[in-house]
Amino acid sequence: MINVKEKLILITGATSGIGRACAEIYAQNGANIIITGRRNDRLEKIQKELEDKYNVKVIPYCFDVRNRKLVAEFGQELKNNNLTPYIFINNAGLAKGISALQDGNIDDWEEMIDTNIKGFLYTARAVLPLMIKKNTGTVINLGSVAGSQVYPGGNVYNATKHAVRALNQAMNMDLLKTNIRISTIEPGAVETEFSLVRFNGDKEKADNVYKGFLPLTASDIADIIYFMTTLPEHVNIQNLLVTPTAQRSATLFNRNL
Ligand code: NDP
Ligand code: 8X3
Repeated sequence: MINVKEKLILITGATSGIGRACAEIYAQNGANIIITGRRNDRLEKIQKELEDKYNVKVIPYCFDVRNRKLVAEFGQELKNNNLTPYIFINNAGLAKGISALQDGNIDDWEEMIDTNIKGFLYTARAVLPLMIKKNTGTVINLGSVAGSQVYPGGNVYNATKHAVRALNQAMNMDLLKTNIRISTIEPGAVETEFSLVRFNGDKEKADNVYKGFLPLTASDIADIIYFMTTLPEHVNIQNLLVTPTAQRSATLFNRNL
């Protein structure tokens, strides 16, 4: 297994959920971390918590992945400061709403497409050339069960995660001549702020998503990502679907209600 001590890990969307849990496990194992997100108060708090707890370096960068100029500047900052990530977790993303396509809120569509596809691409475009120069490391793209299956009302979110799946395949091909591994993890239901964001802060609606079964936790996913990225360098898990035991497809749940 690869030792991540003193290696540099970049996690986008580390202020909450899966990204936050990834920051914890890599810091716990002695890695230095770059954390990003839009909520600066959280970034500062997480930086302090992890640095105090694990005696590692945590570097926060506050920006919106939808802002192409800011993402390019972020890439330039990494380059100028010789901060090439060994592991890059392209995680920032969200769902908004669950309306039928014909009733969809177009602002929600724009936000999902701009974040999950365009923001994902801007970040990859800024970071991959640095990693390619070093010719080593792993990229983890946050896909979803929604990236291979569709569910009613999921339409545009599903399409964005189908795009992540396609881009993961494309990256694998385009980086063929490198030693960089490209993987997507495709979780089912993980209890994070995801549903709260999807339902615009409506806690009751968000809680209902996870009612009657045991969902995955953010640290379940972080543990698996850690495993994927610390396997010997010749092993590339290109794609990994992970669901709670009580979930067998995007729509099939064993709920005890
Ligand atoms: P959370 O809402 O808990 O975390 C999302 C993270 O993404 C936050 O840190 C948020 O930071 C960041 N983010 C969102 N939009 C932007 C933006 N425009 N610019 C920068 N950062 C942004 O959800 P999860 O941890 O669950 O989600 C993480 C990833 O996992 C997403 O890509 C999601 O699609 C995927 N996923 C989630 C599943 C689930 O059931 N929870 C299942 C399958 C996949 P901030 O708000 O500070 O900007
Ligand atoms: C998040 C999981 O099923 O809500 O990608 O789309 S789901």
